Amino acid sequence: SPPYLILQQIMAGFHPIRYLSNATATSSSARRINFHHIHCLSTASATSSSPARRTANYKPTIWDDSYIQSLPIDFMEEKYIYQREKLKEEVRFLINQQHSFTKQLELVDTLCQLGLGYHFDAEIKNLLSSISSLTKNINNLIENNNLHDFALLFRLVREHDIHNASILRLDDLISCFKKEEESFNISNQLDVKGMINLYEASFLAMEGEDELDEAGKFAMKHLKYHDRSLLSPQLVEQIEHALELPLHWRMSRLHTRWFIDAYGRQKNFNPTLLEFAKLDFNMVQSIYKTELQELSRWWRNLNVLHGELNFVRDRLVENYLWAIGFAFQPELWRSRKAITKIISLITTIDDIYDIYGTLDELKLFTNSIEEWNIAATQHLPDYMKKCLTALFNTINDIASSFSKEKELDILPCLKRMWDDLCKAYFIEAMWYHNGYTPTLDEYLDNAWVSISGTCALTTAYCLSDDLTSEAIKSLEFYPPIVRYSCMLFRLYDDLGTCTTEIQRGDVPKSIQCYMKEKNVSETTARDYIKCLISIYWKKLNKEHTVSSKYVESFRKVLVDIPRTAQCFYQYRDGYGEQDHETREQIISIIIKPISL
Ligand code: 0FV
Ligand code: MN
Ligand code: MN
Ligand code: MN
Ligand code: MN
Repeated sequence: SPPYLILQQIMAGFHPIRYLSNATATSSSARRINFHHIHCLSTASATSSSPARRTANYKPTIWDDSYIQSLPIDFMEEKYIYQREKLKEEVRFLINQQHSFTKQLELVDTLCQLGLGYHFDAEIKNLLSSISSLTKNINNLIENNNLHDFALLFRLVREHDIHNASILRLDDLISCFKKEEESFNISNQLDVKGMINLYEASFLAMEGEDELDEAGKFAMKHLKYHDRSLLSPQLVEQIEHALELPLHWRMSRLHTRWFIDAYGRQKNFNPTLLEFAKLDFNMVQSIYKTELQELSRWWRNLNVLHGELNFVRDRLVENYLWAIGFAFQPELWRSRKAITKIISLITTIDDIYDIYGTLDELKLFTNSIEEWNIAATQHLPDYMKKCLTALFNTINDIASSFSKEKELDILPCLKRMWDDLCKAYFIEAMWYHNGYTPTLDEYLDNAWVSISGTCALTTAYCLSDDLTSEAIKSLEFYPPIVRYSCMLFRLYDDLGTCTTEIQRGDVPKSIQCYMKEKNVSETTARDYIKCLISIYWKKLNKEHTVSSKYVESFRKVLVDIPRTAQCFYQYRDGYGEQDHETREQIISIIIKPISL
């Protein structure tokens, strides 16, 4: 049947795979592929008609391999390791000293913002847990109406999942805020630092915590319009940075890079902390460079994008930046490397589905992913064979080197994530080729998968150091928290990329679906999507507090996905157009050391 008719059948409710079995089988493929599979086109008919193919005019990479290989690795030497150990012990001593708890809180906050928290995970948890479980401390905050410390403690406790902090009540924080609001109304004196802390804490609000939300809005409004002329330049800088984006939404390495400079401009900074932070940043950066050089060699040798696939986004270094966003700590090298490789392949395949492939070819491709067998791909066009070869080899390698190390078989999980992803891609391709605009709900129901966050999450889960065979068996595809995290990724991506996608020709994205469904303007639709983003953040925050059954490294990725997405898409499609903010971010995090 002509594609047009088949598509009408699909839209009438056929499941994609069932629909595919309706198509005419060619004798060569019917032998190999089972009845339920896709087998409507032979290679000959797919290529002989030479369909009009589109392109996206993506620019080539700005980071060629020879440049990456030429980067000096400056901070791996023995003397730095020794120096860092020394500084670390000094700071550990500082943490364990008996300060007032106000000082202790500020120290923890500073350490975390300097990017040093990961050296003291246990100490920080202990400290926060003991501070927040002492009734005397909490009563002290309430009696003194100390909004500044109360909000700070509240945020830190939530960020670090301190579970025994039940005496730290939201109601008390809110009444503390109400008193502050009253006295502000009388005196017009704003507790600026208190307001900053309240503002930052409000982004950890969970679904249903509307009062915290309202308090945060109050803080935001007053910080925005507060007279800056009487404040120190350091404080003004801090306010502007906070208003631009709250801490909870920021990609942590990027914030760390900013904060190291900002901290050095503060009046009473601690020189030991600053020295430690700079040295550690540079040492971690050296690890990144080494990994990136290895990955860049891998990508060059894999050589998938030359020839017919040259329309695909070539973004290895940007992919590594995503991976740092998801897993910055040095010990997470395994996830970081695998995620970079996987994103490179995701992008290749996404561009094939969105731009280049015909619907008939995409059917075959979707089926081959389910088969996971290179011998069964002969009937595919060459460009697809090449891509599948690279994919199967890479994923099989990742799984087999992990199983050599840990004796655990993660291949079934990895295959499953590709299968789910490509089926979601295929549904979008069908919608596009049929000129169909789904409702927003219908679109999002598929789009939270097609954004591919599930792949990053499954990889992080499977490559965790603490993976057990029970954890593999109990891997859920996909609990609500995974959905929320990926939904945020999708919504941020649509805000940043849909304009060029629609111009080029692509499935209607959330904004277009909503415009059509509600008959509203693009501005209204965008506002609605931003509103959905706040809602999903609150859902994610809530689900995160009850997800302690997952290992820490995986739980972190759940929040780091929307953070990193927000960072790439804040000003534009910072992934497709890599030569603006993204380039600067790569330089500051990966390329350029901090001068000591
Ligand atoms: C989205 O591109 C994007 F950024 C991709 C595929 C790479 C990042 C992937 C991970 C971090 C896992 P695009 O806007 O073309 O995606 P859609 O889904 O809108 O086609
Ligand atoms: Mn921290
Ligand atoms: Mn795309
Ligand atoms: Mn796509
Ligand atoms: Mn997009």
